Amino acid sequence: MKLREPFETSTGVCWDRRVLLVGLYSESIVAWGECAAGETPAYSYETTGTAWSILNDLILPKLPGMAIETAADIRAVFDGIRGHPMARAAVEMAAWDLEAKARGDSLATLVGGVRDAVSVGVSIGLQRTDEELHQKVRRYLEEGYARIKVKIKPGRDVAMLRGLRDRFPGVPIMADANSAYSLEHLPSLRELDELDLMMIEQPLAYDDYLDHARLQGEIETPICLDESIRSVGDAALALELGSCRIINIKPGRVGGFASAKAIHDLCVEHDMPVWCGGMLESGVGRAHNVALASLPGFTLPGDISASRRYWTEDIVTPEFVLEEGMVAVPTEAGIGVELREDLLEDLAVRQADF
Ligand code: OSB
Ligand code: MG
Repeated sequence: MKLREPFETSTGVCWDRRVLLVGLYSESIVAWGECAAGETPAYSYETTGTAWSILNDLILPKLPGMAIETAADIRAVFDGIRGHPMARAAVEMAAWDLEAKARGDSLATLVGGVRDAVSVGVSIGLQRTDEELHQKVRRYLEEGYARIKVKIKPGRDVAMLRGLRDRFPGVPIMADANSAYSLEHLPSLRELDELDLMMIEQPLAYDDYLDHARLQGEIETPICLDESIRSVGDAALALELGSCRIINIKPGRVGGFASAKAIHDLCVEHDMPVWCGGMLESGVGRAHNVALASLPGFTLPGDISASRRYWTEDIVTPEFVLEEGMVAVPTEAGIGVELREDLLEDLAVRQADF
């Protein structure tokens, strides 16, 4: 799926998403999950290709004929697979859609959601000039987005964000570094600390909980972890060490809903705010994210923008739209949106059936 505009982060530029969908068929029900993996191993070691391999060779062959009473029963097919949470999540989340559809409940209801609409922001990639960034921010604010997230990297940070803050005083702004910094950049990070940012997301390496804790001790702005949190164990470690004050939960990154809910529950118990991140998903992954964001601990706006922010045409109907800074939580059974089989057929480059 071609993005309406390229998305640039500290790790590179994405023009097209290679979307990997998993469909589960049971009696007359079709249920869907989406793999969040990227095209290259820049955000995580997982890619569309590694997920395709793990799913095709190891996970999906176990499914035909399997009896599943609840989504939790799907866990058995992941035995013997270390890591690869994004590949696992695609199946696990489809199983939740399957259970919700079998019960006739919305996915949000099944996972324990309590809201009928979720507050959302927008994540803006690195722009060529500050002027272009300001124009985009102005447009998104006019559309009603509740907060602005800007990608940063060393050299495209302090001056850019100071300019943005001067131009948009009072607007909730945050920055996402996607691990581009180290403690050697402390002087720049201290300058960012002066700009009244809601949070700085994943400034340091994905596996460096200790340096994140050291950095959090040096700055007032809350650190939010994204790449670092792949399981409830990672969240417990970050809580124990003080590596962050906010956690971004992406169900597609942490192995699915069971893990995402466990992280949510742990964070609620420790008064740690959470929000739902995104991975430039199609409408399928977006539906799962919206359902998760309806849980009570999701008190900050998510990276769950309208379908049109990403795609000329989304592969689901109805598309996700923004209404007064919110996205409505679908009420129909399961993910609550229909796959557009016509578009799916046009876009598909490979398919495997089990
Ligand atoms: O770091 O949150 C991130 C997109 C792809 C991979 C990682 C990230 C992102 C985003 C965009 O920031 C979030 C979205 O709007 O889907
Ligand atoms: Mg991030």
